Amino acid sequence: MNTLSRRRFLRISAATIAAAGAAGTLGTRGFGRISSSGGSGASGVETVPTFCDICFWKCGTIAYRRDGKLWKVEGNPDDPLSRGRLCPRGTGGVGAHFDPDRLRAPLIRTHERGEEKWKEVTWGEALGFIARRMNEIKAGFGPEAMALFSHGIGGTFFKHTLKAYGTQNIAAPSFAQCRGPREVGFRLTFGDDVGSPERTDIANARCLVLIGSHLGENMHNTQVQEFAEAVGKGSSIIVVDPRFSVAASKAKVYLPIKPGTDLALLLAWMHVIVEEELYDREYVEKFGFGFEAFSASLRQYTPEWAYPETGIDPDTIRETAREMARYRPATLVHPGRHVNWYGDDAQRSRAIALLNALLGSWGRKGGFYQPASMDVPTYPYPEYPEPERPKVDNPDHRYPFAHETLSTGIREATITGEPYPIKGWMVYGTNLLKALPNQEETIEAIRKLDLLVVVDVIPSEIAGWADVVLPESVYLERYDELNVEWFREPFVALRQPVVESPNDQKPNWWIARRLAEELGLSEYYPWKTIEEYLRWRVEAAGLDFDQLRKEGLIRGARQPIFFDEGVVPEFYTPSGKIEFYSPQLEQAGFDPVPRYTPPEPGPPGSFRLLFGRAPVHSFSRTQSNPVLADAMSENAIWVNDRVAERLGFKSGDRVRLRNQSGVLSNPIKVKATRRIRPDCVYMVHGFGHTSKGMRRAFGKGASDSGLITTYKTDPIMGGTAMNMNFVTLERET
Ligand SMILES: Nc1nc2c(c(=O)[nH]1)N[C@H]1C(S)=C(S)[C@@H](COP(=O)(O)OP(=O)(O)OC[C@H]3O[C@@H](n4cnc5c(=O)[nH]c(N)nc54)[C@H](O)[C@@H]3O)O[C@H]1N2
Ligand SMILES: Nc1nc2c(c(=O)[nH]1)N[C@H]1C(S)=C(S)[C@@H](COP(=O)(O)OP(=O)(O)OC[C@H]3O[C@@H](n4cnc5c(=O)[nH]c(N)nc54)[C@H](O)[C@@H]3O)O[C@H]1N2
Ligand code: SF4
Ligand SMILES: [Mo]
Repeated sequence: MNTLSRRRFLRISAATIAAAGAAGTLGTRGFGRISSSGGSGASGVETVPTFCDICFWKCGTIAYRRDGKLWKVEGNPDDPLSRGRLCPRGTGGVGAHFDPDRLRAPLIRTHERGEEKWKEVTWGEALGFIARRMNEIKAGFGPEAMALFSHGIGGTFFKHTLKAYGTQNIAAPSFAQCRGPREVGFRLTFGDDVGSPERTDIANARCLVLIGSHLGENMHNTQVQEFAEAVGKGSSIIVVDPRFSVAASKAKVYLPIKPGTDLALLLAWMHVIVEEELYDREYVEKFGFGFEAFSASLRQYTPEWAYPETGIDPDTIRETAREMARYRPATLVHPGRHVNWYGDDAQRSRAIALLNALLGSWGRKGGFYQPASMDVPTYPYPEYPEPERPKVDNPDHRYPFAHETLSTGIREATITGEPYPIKGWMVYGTNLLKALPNQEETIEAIRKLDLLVVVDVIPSEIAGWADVVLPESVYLERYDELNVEWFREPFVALRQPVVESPNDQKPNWWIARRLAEELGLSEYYPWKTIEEYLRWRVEAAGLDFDQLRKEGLIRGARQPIFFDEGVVPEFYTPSGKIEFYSPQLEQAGFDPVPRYTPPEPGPPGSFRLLFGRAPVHSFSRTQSNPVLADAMSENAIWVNDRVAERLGFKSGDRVRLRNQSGVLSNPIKVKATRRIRPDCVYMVHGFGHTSKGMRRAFGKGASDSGLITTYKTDPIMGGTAMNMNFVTLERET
């Protein structure tokens, strides 16, 4: 898409201005009560500023050492992401260092794949083995036959090594399993992504609409803090969720929607706003494209039409639509984040974008801001070899609007050998058996491989299937790539080691660099130490590396971030406007204005399986962390209390869940509650570990991932919708 390069170009040049401003305005900043990096305080207490890695929000952190040992972590008060406070998971991050189940040394498999039996080897042996296999794969099938799955900033140097080796088949689950549909829906409408951290001005929203964004359980730090601020200021909060979430408990209006029908509600809301002429006429006239055709196709979607679909009565739909219009443009309809739900997700996300467009909230205070970033040059590496074949994941642009690599597309190519064979996987920081839908398919793909390498910190499920397991140092023990975030204000942050690794673990940059050496690709690593690399980038930006080390981050001058502050409204769509009607979608054979189709029902007597987050855990990565496991050691299955009574279950009873395909879960406790609709059940994602090496977490609670055997692929962008599974409950005796 050529709109893409234009967008990038404009943003980067904007950043150049930001950095120029920044260099001149930086003063010395004290931390007050804390001493600087490595600084010795009273009674042997030292502090090191770094940033968190328990999730991808990357909050600025101050780590404390006492008598040379890791003691605790707190938010860095100077950091705009944490604003001096960490979420419960971040606070428990110290547990990652102390976890007795950590991987300690490189391992090479000695038995069948999946048997979890290995021998300990040296780093030289492990990397030599990998390099030999990778060279065989290259010789037999071409370098594109190697794929990398990686999630998080720690994957940076593996990406570099794999690109130098000659493959572009590099994917993260954050697109096809997380926020891909949202980015596509917003890009099709406004010509730009929402991004991460989300460009949402929650703090200033006078009306905030959360559609399954369960802030308060979803603990993305800045958003939760801003949400608390908005609640404190008396903003009007509307929450749409089949489950009475923590966010719902703060809402003025809670709408217990029938799962999978949000698009019907969104269309009815837009119908009311257009019909009653409550939209921002000036904004729509100035920036909108195709408004007439758009409003014509909304006519059919009356609140009366939406009522039987959604279960939300017409008066409530009208009142909430008027409430949103009352506070516009400071009405934020939150775009959500994990939005792969029902297979029409790009269109549902587009409807959210369109509703925001009617309210005029894009580019406005209390809506969506224009993020800024520091201009920190990339390191001048040699050019990567030109791949001979295009990426494997999306042959013939089957999913025309997928603008990132599809993890599940690589998996499919691995299974089918089409459009060409994939013979090796390197997996960094992603537990593919928990993150991708349908575990059988992941295992089928793994069985086709000549090489599976997993870089992890604990013996995760995916590590259990590896030929070679490489133990990484946890984030408190290593340097990483710089965090140059697109945010409310530009800043650059440094992750740096607080303590040493306890055993033979190594940081990602060391492993990726050594692997490149083994592969004969040393010219791609001109730098010798990571400090040298980081210093080069920071100094190339005109900033002081020693200051960054001492303070953990350097902030740039705040830029205008709203249209009212001088941001020039620009929309990088083909029409250069907000596309109420999308010729792009029409040309590709899709609905130019979102159209509703009801979700497919499950077998009679079954419940739709929903899942989400708990405040003290991240995905499947924290259940073995001793601090966080103490806070929550297993999940429960939420069941509507009347349903539970009818079925003869009470809270605390143990059941197994059987899905529509007959798959049976581990035992899980019932939580009978009024806080969920009778047609669905809910559990926290990440539990039910099956890896024997995760002694603390093994068998605790049940796994949603194991039950997600059915998924639906979004035809627009290839995301995999997972809220498509249904379960019944069987008593565990
Ligand atoms: N069933 C189901 N599937 C989902 C979701 C869901 O809710 N339910 N959520 C989806 C979403 S929104 C997302 S973003 C993805 C997330 O998917 P992933 O990012 O794959 O999340 P995790 O399952 O936590 O796997 C992370 C892996 O990285 C390892 N790890 C942790 N720290 C480090 C480190 O410092 N270095 C290295 N090398 N490894 C480390 C962990 O031990 C773990 O094995 O999952 C998606 N898939
Ligand atoms: N504590 C914690 N916080 C996290 C994470 C974590 O692992 N732990 N992960 C982070 C990441 S990467 C992501 S992507 C986000 C995910 O968090 P979010 O994007 O906020 O939410 P989801 O996981 O998509 O959805 C879960 C919510 O959607 C509701 N829901 C389910 N089906 C429907 C439906 O049909 N309609 C509506 N309206 N609601 C529905 C569920 O009841 C639940 O409340 O969380 C982030 N924050
Ligand atoms: S939101 Fe929590 S877990 Fe995520 S980076 Fe921030 S403190 Fe760490
Ligand atoms: Mo996510």
